[in-house]
Amino acid sequence: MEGAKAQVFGIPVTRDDLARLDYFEDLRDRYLSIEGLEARWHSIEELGLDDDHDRCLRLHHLVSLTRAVEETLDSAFRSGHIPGTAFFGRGNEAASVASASCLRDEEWLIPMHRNCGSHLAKGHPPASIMAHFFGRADGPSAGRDGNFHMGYRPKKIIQLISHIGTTVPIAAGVAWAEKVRGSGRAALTYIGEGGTSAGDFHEGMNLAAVKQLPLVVIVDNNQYAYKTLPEEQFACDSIVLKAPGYGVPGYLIDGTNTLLMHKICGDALDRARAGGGPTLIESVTMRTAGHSVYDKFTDYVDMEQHRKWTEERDPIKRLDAYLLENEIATADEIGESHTRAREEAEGARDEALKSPFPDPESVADDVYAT
Ligand SMILES: Cc1ncc(C[n+]2csc(CCOP(=O)(O)OP(=O)(O)O)c2C)c(N)n1
Repeated sequence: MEGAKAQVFGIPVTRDDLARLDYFEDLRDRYLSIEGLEARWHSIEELGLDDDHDRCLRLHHLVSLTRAVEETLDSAFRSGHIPGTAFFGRGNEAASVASASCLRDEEWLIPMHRNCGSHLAKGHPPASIMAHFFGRADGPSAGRDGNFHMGYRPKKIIQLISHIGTTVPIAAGVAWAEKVRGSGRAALTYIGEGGTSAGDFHEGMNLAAVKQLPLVVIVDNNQYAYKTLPEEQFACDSIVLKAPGYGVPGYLIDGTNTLLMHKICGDALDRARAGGGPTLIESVTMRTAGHSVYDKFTDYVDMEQHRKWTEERDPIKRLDAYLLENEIATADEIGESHTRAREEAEGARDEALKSPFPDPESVADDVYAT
């Protein structure tokens, strides 16, 4: 029947609405929450986002620094300084920074290959990140990894094992340890929308839900898993619809909105610390660069989609405009934050390039125990 309303997990839908969500349009001004089988759209405007000058400028600086670090790494790759490859989070800088900056120092971050911003927000120094990519002795793997399998022990950042799914059970294990200790500490991890098709994602989510672990899982739905599109990856309208299957609260949000992610993830972590169990947040962004530095994405990405997301949903442009329009920061403060970010990234590159390559004699160190 034309125009008839049906219910999908409590969301009133017409027949036309049953088509896959248009992430660009549907998440302009609203976000979706699912609690039990009750799904509700909410207006972002009514949420009450943070407007504290110092906190907002701190987030702005970290988002800008993330882009500056990745752009500096990109040109370093082209100058031959990166012996392996590099993956960047262009388009998800806001989601990474805004979520990880909700963690306390003593809590755990288990990032993925697009979460340079999460590393920076948790306190991993840019020069150490650069030294990692340059394969230098002062990097966190002491030159053993030329990719993004990078952690940073002093700040409780655990490195990823594979890009595909394996972090979620590890994050669940970390959260379980904190629960057993009764520490009130939480953990935060990420996975790509492609990675949710892997079995490990299911095992980790299920364990976290059954044991009510203090874990927040962010699905970075950047709409491309290398060349695979969401419609070839999952058959439901949106990944957030899997949350009620696990029995956990779910949120579907625009991941290019820094202050929105900061609020939703901050609340989810508070719930986790208070014993309320895990949350699944689907953060929609678009990967507006290649899968890795080697990838010519213009061969397969819809360039009209790319134009819309870079012009209207670039996280940095959006944050600049939001802080200005809401009179949270001045144009001078925003400009100064960008300049400082570029100087910091370039200074970190110069420092990392001074670090030596590892001594070949050390190749077996930390590999075998006798
Ligand atoms: C087990 C395994 N299979 C394949 C790969 C190669 N690979 C790395 S990332 C990736 C795509 C991942 O897509 P998604 O999870 O959506 O994350 P995105 O890269 O888009 O952020 C692939 C196929 C891998 N690293 N490990």
